[in-house]
Amino acid sequence: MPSGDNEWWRDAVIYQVYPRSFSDSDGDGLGDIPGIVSKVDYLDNLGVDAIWISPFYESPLLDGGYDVTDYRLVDPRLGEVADVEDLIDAAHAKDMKIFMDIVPNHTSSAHAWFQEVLHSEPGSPAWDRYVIKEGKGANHEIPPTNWQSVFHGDAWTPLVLANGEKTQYWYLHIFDSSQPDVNWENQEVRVEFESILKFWFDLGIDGFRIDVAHGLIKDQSFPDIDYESIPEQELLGDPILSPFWDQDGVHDVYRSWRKLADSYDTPRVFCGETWAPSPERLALYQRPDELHTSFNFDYLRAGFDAVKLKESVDSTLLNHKKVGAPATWVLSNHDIVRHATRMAPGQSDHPTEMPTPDNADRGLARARAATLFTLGLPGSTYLYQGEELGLPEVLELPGDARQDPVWFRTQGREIGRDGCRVPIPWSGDVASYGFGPCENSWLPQPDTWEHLSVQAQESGDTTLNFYRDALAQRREEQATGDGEFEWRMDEFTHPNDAILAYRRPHPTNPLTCIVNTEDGMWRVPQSFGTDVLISSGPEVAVVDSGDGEHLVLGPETAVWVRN
Ligand code: TEU
Repeated sequence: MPSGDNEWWRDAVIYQVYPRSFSDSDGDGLGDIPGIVSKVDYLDNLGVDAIWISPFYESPLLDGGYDVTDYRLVDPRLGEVADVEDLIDAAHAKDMKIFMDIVPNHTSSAHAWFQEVLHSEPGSPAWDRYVIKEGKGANHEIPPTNWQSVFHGDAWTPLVLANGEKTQYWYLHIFDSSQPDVNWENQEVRVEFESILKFWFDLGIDGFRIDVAHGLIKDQSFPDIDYESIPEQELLGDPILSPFWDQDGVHDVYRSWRKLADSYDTPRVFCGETWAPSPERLALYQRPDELHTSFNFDYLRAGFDAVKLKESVDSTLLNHKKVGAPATWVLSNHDIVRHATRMAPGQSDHPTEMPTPDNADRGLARARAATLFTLGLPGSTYLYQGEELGLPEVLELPGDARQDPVWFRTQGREIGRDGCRVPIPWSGDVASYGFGPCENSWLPQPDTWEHLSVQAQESGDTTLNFYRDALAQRREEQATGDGEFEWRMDEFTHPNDAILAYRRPHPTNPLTCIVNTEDGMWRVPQSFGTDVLISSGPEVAVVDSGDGEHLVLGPETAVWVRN
């Protein structure tokens, strides 16, 4: 379990706050930093070790704050820098760390640097801070490459100057056209971002999650992509073997950042958002002189499928071991369908595909089982706000409420990510369910959320109490977190591909996790004992079938046993 030492990140449980949707202190319908400060006790009581906050920088909020205009300011709707200092103090007083989110791949088009481009001559030094190229064709009317935006449509937009003058040039935006990609070949860019990191580190921030960490460097030969030949390698709509993802040069950036992080008495920590094409490529980001950790999205794509989960755990542990880095595990975040909905039977295991509202109960049972399975694995775990309440994806948002650029860029063909960003229900029986002092919230909450609020789940056998219990046990148990791990399926008398069991060895207090992914009861072999520490669902029984006691595990249920 984590301690206050410099290695805390090797086995921490880190809770992601999406600030617009967490807690609104002033009633404008947008969550804010003072709102987060007011919930530090709640997070401490939940039992997490650190809080990661998605961007709260000054921003037009066209992509939820991942479009930054000033990296040293807080958006006035969300608070001010002094509020961040209060938050750091409040968290540190509870021995919790604070992570921010840095967005180095692109700025907002409203950022002073891009505005300087629009107000200067082609080829001026300001232009070199972004990826700007001449168009093809007789009149430069064809984009420089055929690259497609992650949010759909061309990844290039013609550059029109502030005075309305058209140019022969196009600027690159791997995401929305309001998010021009920064040119990491430019030295000034590198100096500026390190200075931004230093600004927040000096304020007391413990670390950064790095947005699109695998995307900074572009293949300077700017080749077209053969989209036809790579559909099966697509990940979330992006070809993962592409001239703008996972280029070798990106590692130089992180070697330099690591030096900065290590220069502090309490070294600062990084976690990369790295959609790498394979666990082998992912591990490269975590070499000892680079990032401390990276998100392990391969695991997130395994769904509630024992065979895929096993494969992902095996390859993750193997590849992380090679570089001496701890694994990270995550099941939900602000970009993907919430796992209580995604894991329901019959859903696509594609993390952003539109789900159907069927089988919600089984979705939640599976999600809880997956969570318990995850919390026992070696390494650190990320939780996404609201998963501890068992919140489902909200599917029925009206079109005019939606704000995700994906929704706009596909003219509504894809619903986008708003469904996992609906503000948290804290209390009461009418919207905004304690999210703020008023009834309004930037995305409407379903009118069925009364029973899902924190207040409603304070007592009894609720998902919130299940998370509290699991996190408390993870903290107390000596075998959890970083350390040894071994599968135990070879002890099954009747092999079954739908059951996984692993042990976290310890001389006196070993812990075993067993998960039954099937829709039926499963008789646990006697060698696993009957000493249940925690269960994800109600159906766990100790039975004596005449040959001694053994456990029987209910459908889609996980347990931890002392064994
Ligand atoms: O997401 C980056 C990313 O890799 C996307 O492909 C992501 O999977 C996509 O949102 C799915 O549709 C990060 C942030 O997490 C996301 O919220 C931002 O919109 C994006 O970067 C741009 O900054």
